[in-house]
Amino acid sequence: MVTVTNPANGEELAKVPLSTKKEVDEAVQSAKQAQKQWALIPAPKRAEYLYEIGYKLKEKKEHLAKILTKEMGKVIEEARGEVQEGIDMAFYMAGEGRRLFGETTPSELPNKFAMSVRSPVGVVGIITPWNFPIAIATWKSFPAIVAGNAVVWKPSIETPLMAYELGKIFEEVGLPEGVMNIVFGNGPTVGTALIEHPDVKVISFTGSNATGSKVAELGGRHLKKVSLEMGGKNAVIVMDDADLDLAVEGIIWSAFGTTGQRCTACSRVIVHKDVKVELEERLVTGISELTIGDGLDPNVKVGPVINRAALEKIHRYVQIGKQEGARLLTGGEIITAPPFDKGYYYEPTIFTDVLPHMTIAQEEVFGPVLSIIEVNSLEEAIEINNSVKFGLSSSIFSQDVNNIFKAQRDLDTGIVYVNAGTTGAEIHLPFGGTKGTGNGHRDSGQAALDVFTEWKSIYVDFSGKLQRAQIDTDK
Ligand code: UN1
Repeated sequence: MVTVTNPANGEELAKVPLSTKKEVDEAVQSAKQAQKQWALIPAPKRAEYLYEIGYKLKEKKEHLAKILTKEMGKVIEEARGEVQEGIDMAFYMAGEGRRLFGETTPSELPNKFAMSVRSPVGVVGIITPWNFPIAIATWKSFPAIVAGNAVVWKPSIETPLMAYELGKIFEEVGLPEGVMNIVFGNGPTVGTALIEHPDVKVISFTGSNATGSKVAELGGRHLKKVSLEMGGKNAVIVMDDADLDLAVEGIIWSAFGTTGQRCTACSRVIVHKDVKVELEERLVTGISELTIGDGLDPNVKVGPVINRAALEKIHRYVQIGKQEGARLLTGGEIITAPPFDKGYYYEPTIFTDVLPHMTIAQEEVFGPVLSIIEVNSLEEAIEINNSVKFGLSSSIFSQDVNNIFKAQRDLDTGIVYVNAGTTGAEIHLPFGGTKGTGNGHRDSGQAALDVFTEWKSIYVDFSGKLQRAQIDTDK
């Protein structure tokens, strides 16, 4: 049993039972059973359930957003945005029901037809994090479902209420029993049981780099297809010709929105030396205007972090930053004054004179902590951007078309923004990153279908005789 509490004020929200290994097996068996029938339903018909889910999400948007804010802490406007991301995904993937395109292509032999189609893989396991408990679940489950798979989903133990709410919607639209199954629990027991289960063919995981490599290792041992979406150390580059007002807005939104708890959050600013001081001043002013508090209050811009452990981890990184010689411009403390002491609040924090090799410039903090690094040129900025082990998102603020095109070519991340912060990916484009952020797969967009389907190439010979490919081609 886990107790779910509101990170804004410690209020107890629910008690949730944890699944056992045996229940994981039961969930997989129910998925396996259901999938056989589900795969035979025409994809446009399967898609109709997704349209219904989309409408339900729309109808319940405010209700879900409120629970999301209470359970996870993000401010209400962002919570609404996250539900919207789920709605967008539902309608986008529902559209796939009438596409799911394969290829037809000429055969090298006469009277022979060749095509490729997407086949479902069977039962897929999805493991999702607490920071986007609805959106990421929809990124993974909707393409899986429309492609004809059944799903066993392990949401984060921090956000079971959102999973429960989404589960209710699956039920309300009458999704056939067993197509979508939810198991609650932590990684070492429930997660491991799911990954090791011989009937689970694909694992799609979003979470930390440390857990992701364990998932890959375990999945690899069992020859599973494993799709990983992990951390980021995302940077905004500000050139000397940038629109500084815009850059400040973009940096503050992407560094302190969601209290820095996005994989895509900006945690480094790489700034040209000629505009560094001015940018710092404007950032400090901008931050002083951010209201901190319970995200249900519409004036609040920065909510709590998820739990006590996160608060302490963030504070440890700030101490390391100080010890390594970075200069604290603002913030740097846990907020303890009442009523903040009832929740988990950290001051929006900026370090400057950060050197690229410092721990706070290399490791993912996952909180409201920003590091400013000074550079002399675009080339140096790109090199520093690329010098971290992650590769999720990056951004450049500049008015110079040459800078912009060079940057979008040379930044080594999976997502690049021009004149916008590092967050805000849209669901119809691939989402994911290079290096330590992922293992070559993508969530969202058409790319998500590649995770949840196998290609099947089909050759139909209607010549009535044996025709040998590569051998009988000169006749
Ligand atoms: C995440 O932080 O894991 O691009 C997901 C964004 C959101 C999704 C973030 N659309 O910031």
